[in-house]
Amino acid sequence: MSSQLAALNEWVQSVAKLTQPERIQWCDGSDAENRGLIDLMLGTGDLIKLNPDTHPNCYLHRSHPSDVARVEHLTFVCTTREEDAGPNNHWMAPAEAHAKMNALYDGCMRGRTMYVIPYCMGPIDSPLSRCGVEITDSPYVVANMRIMTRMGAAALARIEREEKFVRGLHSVGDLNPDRRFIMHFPEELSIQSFGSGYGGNALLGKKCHALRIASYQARNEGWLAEHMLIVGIENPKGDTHYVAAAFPSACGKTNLAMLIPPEGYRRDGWKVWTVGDDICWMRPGADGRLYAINPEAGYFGVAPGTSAKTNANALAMLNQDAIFTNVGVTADNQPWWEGLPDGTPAKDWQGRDYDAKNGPAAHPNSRFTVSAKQCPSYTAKAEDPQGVPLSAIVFGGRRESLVPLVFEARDWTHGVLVGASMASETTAAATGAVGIVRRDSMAMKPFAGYNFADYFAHWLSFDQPGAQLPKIFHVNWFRKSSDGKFLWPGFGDNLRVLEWMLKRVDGSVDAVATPIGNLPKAGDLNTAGLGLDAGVMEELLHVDREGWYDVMENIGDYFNGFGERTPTALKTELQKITAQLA
Ligand code: OXD
Ligand code: MN
Repeated sequence: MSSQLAALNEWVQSVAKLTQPERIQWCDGSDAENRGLIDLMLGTGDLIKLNPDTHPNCYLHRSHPSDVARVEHLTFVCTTREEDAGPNNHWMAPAEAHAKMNALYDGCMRGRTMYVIPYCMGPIDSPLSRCGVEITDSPYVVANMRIMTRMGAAALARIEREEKFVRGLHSVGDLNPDRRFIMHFPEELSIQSFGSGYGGNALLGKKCHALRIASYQARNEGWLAEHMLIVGIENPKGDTHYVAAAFPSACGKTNLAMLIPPEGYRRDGWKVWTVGDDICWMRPGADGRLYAINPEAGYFGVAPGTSAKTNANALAMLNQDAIFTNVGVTADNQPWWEGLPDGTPAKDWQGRDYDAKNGPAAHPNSRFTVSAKQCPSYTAKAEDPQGVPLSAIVFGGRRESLVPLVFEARDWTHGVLVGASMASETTAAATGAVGIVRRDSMAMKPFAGYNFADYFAHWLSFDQPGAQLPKIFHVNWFRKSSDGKFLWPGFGDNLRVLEWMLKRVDGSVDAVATPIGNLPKAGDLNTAGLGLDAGVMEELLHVDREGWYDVMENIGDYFNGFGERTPTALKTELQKITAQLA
């Protein structure tokens, strides 16, 4: 037996001793195993079968009404030294966190099955991939992990060969929000989650492993684990450029990753390929370019707002073999959510007869889980062990005012500043108030597994002689007019903005230099056929110098919050821009 397999067995035994399950099931990821779990959950009511004629092999799960989103206030990074977790994280001393979790885990699986899930984040044969094992008492978690990761026998075989794997322990406990914690021990490569069955808290391969633990691991190993989609844009000549883009949760990453070109572009031969919609691991290749993989194998997307108009690709992949969580259902048992033009909800997400007085039929953070391969814009490049080379990195937020539709960073250091100072209005993906503007550096505020100041320094460190780094851009699809209407059509038309970026990448257009970055020259961004009112583009591309001057001051305060650890290069860059704006 390999030493890793022995270590895994030992850990499984020690967890069983603590949690006292009735039985242990090692998951191999097979169809038969999955069928058995689905049948089990249909029997317990954890899953409800949806209409088999319209949605074969689709199921609905209703979570506990108090367990519907990530819980950032109960999510901790437990490093030995508090300053290593940084002001961007909640911190708990590892010994205290272990004591707390051990008390919660004590006997928590009595009468339950304990599932052992070996998984690989990323293509099974990629050097960029990393493995983990999640132990859970939730069959719903197993069924979702099977879609979201490469789970089972192949992952176990890789674990046997490697030196380390991430250990994740999860129990739904009694779902009491007062006994809910999501703990991360990056120094031990381990995760402990208790009291929630919700995706981001319970599918430990996703946010906990592929972002929080991986970002820490990436820093030590010279790569980056980011909250980014990866999309391939094929131009009419047949060249494909890959772009990674970071947006905070529920700001349209899935829609951008699955973008359908506007009709004129389609006619001209533009195509869009989806590599990933949420997480990107990237590393410099031998040629100095950054190569990216999507560590996930499926999509755990927000359902409301998904329609043929906003994301026809996503809608098409949801007709079969999908798990829905907290959506409503129609009288003939089809899944339903706000934003679908057809159908009427008969039951809401809590299983009550639908009544508008109770709020939306689908929870605003209701989700679908589906294999990436079902997406019509899926590309086999998502399986390439080398990853895809990135031409551009995009940062973006949800901002009603001030922030232009698009601007380009002058160089890597400026781009890191742009990412580090990103801000966005909060959404329903996390428990808490919605619509508050907060700084969300690189969209990683909830997900960086270490001190943001060190993380910014790590980003800066990629600017080495010989590096062929992607160009960095910032976008804002969400600008509103004074009467509250979106100024930019968004969705498929965002390709127009991507086209401008790629022209900047190949040097075929100039730009207007401003203190905040380079903006499109009038006429360089293709708006043909959009019918935008006169003045809209001017407004979308206007740089309000006074407004930005105040923002720079605010960014300075934000950086000061990280004290001496904030990289000098970022502070200098900020001062330079502030001076130009004065
Ligand atoms: C997600 C999130 O689920 O960011 O992707 O919350
Ligand atoms: Mn996300």
